[in-house]
Amino acid sequence: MTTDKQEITARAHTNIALVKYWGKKDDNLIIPQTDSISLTLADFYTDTTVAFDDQLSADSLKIDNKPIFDKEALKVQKVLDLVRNLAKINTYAKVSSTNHVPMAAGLASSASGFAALTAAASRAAGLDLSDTDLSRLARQGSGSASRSIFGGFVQWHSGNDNETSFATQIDSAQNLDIKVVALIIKKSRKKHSSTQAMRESVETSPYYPVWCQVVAKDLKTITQAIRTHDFDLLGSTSELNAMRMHALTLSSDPAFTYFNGQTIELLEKVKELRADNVNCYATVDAGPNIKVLCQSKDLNQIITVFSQLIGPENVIATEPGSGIRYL
Ligand code: 2P0
Repeated sequence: MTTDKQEITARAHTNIALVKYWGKKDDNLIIPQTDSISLTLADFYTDTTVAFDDQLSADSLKIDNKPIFDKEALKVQKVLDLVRNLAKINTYAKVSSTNHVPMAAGLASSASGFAALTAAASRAAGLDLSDTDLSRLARQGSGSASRSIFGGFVQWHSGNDNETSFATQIDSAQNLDIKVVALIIKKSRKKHSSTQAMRESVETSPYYPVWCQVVAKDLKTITQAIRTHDFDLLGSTSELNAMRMHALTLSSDPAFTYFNGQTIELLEKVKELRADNVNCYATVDAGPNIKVLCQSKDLNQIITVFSQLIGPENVIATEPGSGIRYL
């Protein structure tokens, strides 16, 4: 089905993985080695506007009002080409994307960015795709973007090909009291791209096969925790899964870590709080920043403790967010 070609703006939120995606079995289609589970976040999102225009002689691509080039532009063009192919058009597009993610907070803007791009571009091209189709398309821009099409708790099913690799919502997260506190340690861009780092883990970490077994078990445990609203089971499983993912970079050749000294100090603080009966758990993605999982009753204390350590401007609390929407 087609609708009139027009300018479309879509909003997608970032997500944090509770069971991490770390490794591909197909680099071009972005088919992951394992399933992953994430939580979509309310306060970190990207708005992307797309219009296909016969007058353009090339794609015009801007993020936060600045033109993008090289690798970043190629990934955006890959998604636009997939959309053009489906819509059977060969018109260039004007793409303008604004990140509402606290300045370079290291909070995966590629997930929200590619999810918003896919939704806006497909509708601007006159396509009327299902969320499953959007998830398949967003995945080919950036793996974690497949999950940002949906709100709440989301599972990306690894599958084996384009058709079978997409995300679905497990639960809206409306009935589980869960908050996420982002601790911003470092704002500069990461040196090791996650794409490259996960490839090295698959190829060189002797622990990689064991990681796949860990994930298989954690997927079951987290799914159960979501279904039974068991915050402690969800938090403790997520924290251990994150540490085991980071063990893959430490066991790669060459070995490295995304952690810095402050990451380790703050992870210790999370454990100390837990020992004091403040129920909180940590997760870390491909950078030094930490996200603390907690519940409403402990939120203010957690914000206060970490604000004293790293400054209130570096402590950002949020909650579960919704799936893609059109503005
Ligand atoms: C995740 N991360 O599950 C994992 C955990 C980072 C740590 O997905 O190569 O930008 O574009 O598919 O999605 C970050 O990697 O990588 C990521 P590509 P992506 O959220």
